[in-house]
Amino acid sequence: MASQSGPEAAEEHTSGADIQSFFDSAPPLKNSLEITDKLKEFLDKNSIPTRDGRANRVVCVTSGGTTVPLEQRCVRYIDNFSSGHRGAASTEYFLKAGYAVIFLYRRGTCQPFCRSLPDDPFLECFKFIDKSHVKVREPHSEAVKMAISDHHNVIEKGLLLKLPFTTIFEYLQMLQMVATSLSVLGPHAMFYLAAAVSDFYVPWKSMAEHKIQSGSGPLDMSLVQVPKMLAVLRKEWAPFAYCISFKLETDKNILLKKADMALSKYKMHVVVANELLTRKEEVVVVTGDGKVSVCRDKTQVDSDVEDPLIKLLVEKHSIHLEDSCS
Ligand code: 9Z3
Repeated sequence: MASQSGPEAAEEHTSGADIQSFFDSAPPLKNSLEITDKLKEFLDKNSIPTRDGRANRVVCVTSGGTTVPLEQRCVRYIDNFSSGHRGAASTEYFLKAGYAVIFLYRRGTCQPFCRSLPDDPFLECFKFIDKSHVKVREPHSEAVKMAISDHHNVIEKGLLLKLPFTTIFEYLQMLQMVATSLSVLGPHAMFYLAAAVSDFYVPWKSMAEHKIQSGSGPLDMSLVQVPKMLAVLRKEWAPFAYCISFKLETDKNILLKKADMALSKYKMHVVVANELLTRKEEVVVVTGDGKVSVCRDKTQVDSDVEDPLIKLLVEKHSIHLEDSCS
């Protein structure tokens, strides 16, 4: 729901009280103990220095859109556009570059290693022979083998932790948990915040418990602004981590100005600016040193913009690490 009340409205100042009131009003996570255990196990494996004495790099990739429930026993909700393709593709490239990845994703959105499978992989990739035999259909056999073996490989080595969310309440609580646990890695931790995060929400306590009834005329509902957590992430949750956020707009005339604002206001290291229609072709990497346009290699049919984007971000993270350690 970016920019519902004009481009400037969503960037208003967030106070500590707004943040406190958001977390106080959020329904507590049902599986927070399970998430804590998984994070601990993942970090125990991935915070041991490598043989050459280098610390491991870990990135938290957020992916997919958050929902805003309108009823506590939710039948209806407001959604944010994101297929999760950017997050899934980027996760694969970060893993290739030697990072361990926490993939914080919206349930049901695109998954790493599944991009070359058809939309309904289960039904389209497999052929029923008889009760004891199911075969992979020939045109998909290579893609299925690669997806299974690449996924298996990173899971087996403990390099990929997948954590699903649905609502804005779940997303922000989980982001806080991930960020505070990654803070032990200092500058070796990175945040790559591609999830499309709701700008407005209904506080839990003022939300109808049961399904809102129709038949009594127009629905009058007031939404409260979601506090911007980017500044808190930078300042309090993981102050030494390398932080990359995304800025999505549909109006290209305001995109770069908004990206500049996000960079200075939330003290991000990088803001990746993208326009809805061209997001798969081009993004602009905005830093304090200037703006670099990153494009998909159009001479290659299967190329994507995430490949050169992650290469550039990994280089920038290396420079940040050298600067932090010198
Ligand atoms: C993005 O801009 C992502 O690049 C997309 C990726 C959602 C466009 P897809 O998932 O699309 O591949 O279909 N994310 C938006 C991030 C966002 O909501 N940023 C907030 C903001 O703009 C700051 S955290 O206010």
